[in-house]
Order: sequence, then structure tokens, then C-alpha cells
Amino acid sequence: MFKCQKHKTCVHLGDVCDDNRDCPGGDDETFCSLKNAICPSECKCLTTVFKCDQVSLSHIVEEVSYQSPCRFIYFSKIIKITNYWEQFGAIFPDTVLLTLIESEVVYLCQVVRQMHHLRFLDVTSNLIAEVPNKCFQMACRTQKLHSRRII
Ligand SMILES: [Ca+2]
Repeated sequence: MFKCQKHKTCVHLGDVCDDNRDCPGGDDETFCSLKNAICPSECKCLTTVFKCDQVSLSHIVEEVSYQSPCRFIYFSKIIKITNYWEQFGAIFPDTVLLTLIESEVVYLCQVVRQMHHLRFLDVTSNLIAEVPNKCFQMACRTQKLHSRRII
């Protein structure tokens, strides 16, 4: 949850930087337009929340280029995944929540193995054909997995 400033209210992390003022003071949208070294221009970042929609993974990886402190990642419709997929896990090693929907993910494990703190994973509508047994060995805290439409 994201704690709103000045008010004893919290909003869901998915409501941070979604262009709607959910906090009474609207502070869940306050810093979203700030550009900094770890936030690619087409994405929105606030503290440890990282949101990208319809961006190529090559662009994200090249712009971030080093370990990010982001823990809550909301990605959708990410393209050009193949050549940058393994680097994705290395750049976001502290990920607790990963939403990666309607993208072109084929091999889930390459990334999950590098996210030892992962607790929530949503990979709905990707191209994942199978999830090997040892996939979550290192991400053993994972409690929720959404993966509708696994082929
Ligand atoms: Ca909002």
C-alpha cells in the first residue's frame, strides 16, 4: 500500500501514478512526472514503484542499465523481450511484486530465479508454455501466481 501524506489513508500500489488522484491530496500522482536516472522516459516511477506500458524491454534495460531499487513492478504490453529477458532479472533483483501482463514472455524462470524476494507474480496473457519444477526454488517466498492463458 502507498501511504498518502497528511491523511491517514492508504491506496493500493496499482493506483500510484495512474493519472487518477486517489489520495485526498493527490500525492499518489505528485512525483510521477519526475525524470530521474532510473526511470525511462516512457515509464512512471515513484519511490520503489515502477510502471511501464507498451515499451520495449530493450529500452527499459538500456535506460536503467544498473541495479534498480524498485520493488513493485507493473509492466504491461512489453515488447522485444527476447534478447533482454535475462538482464531484466539482474536489474530488478529486489522485486517483491511483478506484474507483467500481455507481453511476450516465453521463459519465466530466467527472471524468477534472480528475484529472491518475489512474493506476487502476475504473468497473465504471455507465451509461457511450461514452468519447470525448480523455477521457484530461489523465489520460495512467492505466494501468489496469476498466469491465465498459459499455453
Ligand atoms: Ca492514482
